[in-house]
Amino acid sequence: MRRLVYLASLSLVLMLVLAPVAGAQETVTVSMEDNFFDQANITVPAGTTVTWVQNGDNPHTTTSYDGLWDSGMIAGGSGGSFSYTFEEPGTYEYYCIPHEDLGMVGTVTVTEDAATDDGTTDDGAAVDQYAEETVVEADDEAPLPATGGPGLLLTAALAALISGLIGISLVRRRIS
Ligand SMILES: [Cu+2]
Repeated sequence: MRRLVYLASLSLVLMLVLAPVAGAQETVTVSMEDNFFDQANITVPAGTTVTWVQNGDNPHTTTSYDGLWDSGMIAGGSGGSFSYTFEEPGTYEYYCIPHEDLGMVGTVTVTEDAATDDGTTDDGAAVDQYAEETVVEADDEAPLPATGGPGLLLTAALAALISGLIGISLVRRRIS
């Protein structure tokens, strides 16, 4: 019984330790240079946060062609940054407003997150799914203490019964 509790709490601890790892989000940095994006074409798993960092002397923007995000002008030499989290798989093209004509464009290709291959891209769902997997794992371990548990209980009960009987016979012998 104590072993069952131990295994149950061990599973719980493992779940708590591993769950944040499953939900952890990757961050990728794209550098804004004069006048191009360093790492212009990147491929990242869903849930990744892309951060554009201003490393040039000219003002730059990161602007989605689909209107999903627009950093606005980030002043040259400011070291400013802009972040956007990509939750849905797909191809996202973007550009720098003042330097699009100079070819300052980029693409973020978002692939299916390994932790959300059940079709959902929601982070909560990813964590929930992982928790389910951990529960299944805990169930796999359960038969070990389950087979040992009742056996130990039975042995303990038998031992108690036998010692009880011995005790009663001793008491009776003393009385008589
Ligand atoms: Cu630019």
